[in-house]
Amino acid sequence: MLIKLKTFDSINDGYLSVINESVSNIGSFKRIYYIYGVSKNVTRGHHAHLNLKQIAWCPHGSVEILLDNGVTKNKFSLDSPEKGLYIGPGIWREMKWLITDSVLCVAASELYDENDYVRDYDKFLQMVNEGYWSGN
Ligand code: T46
Repeated sequence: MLIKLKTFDSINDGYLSVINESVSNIGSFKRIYYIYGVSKNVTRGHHAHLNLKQIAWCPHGSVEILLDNGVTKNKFSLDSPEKGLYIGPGIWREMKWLITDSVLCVAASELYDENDYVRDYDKFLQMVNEGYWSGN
């Protein structure tokens, strides 16, 4: 789900966008990380999370994010610092850099835990079909 971030005109020049608990859909977040130094056309991600909720935004550049719930796939462009994207549990994601050196920032509901990752697409589809995330 795309979110329009709250953005203010700066008192001096430029803009100021805010991510807080009320816009993020994830409640309070425990971790913020950012991905940078990536070349154009590189794709990262290729995984889903068991429980993690995240919001992603791109303050500089342009990153296309494919979200796949095991049934439908949708692409979202994070091409403006005012856009945020909520990514819930049970969603396969692939992030493609459309511009070299775009910066992708992510606020996450939980600390890093490799056990929360599903990195095998067939396993992901099997879990979808078994209803692992049906309550979400
Ligand atoms: C996600 C997308 C949007 C850590 O040690 N701590 C961390 O907090 C994170 C995020 C990663 N790592 C380690 C794990 C790997 O050895 O950093 C390495 C790269 O992680 P990964 O290949 O998962 O990175 P991406 O860019 O494919 O995915 C990341 C997040 O991991 C993931 O949760 O949803 O961004």
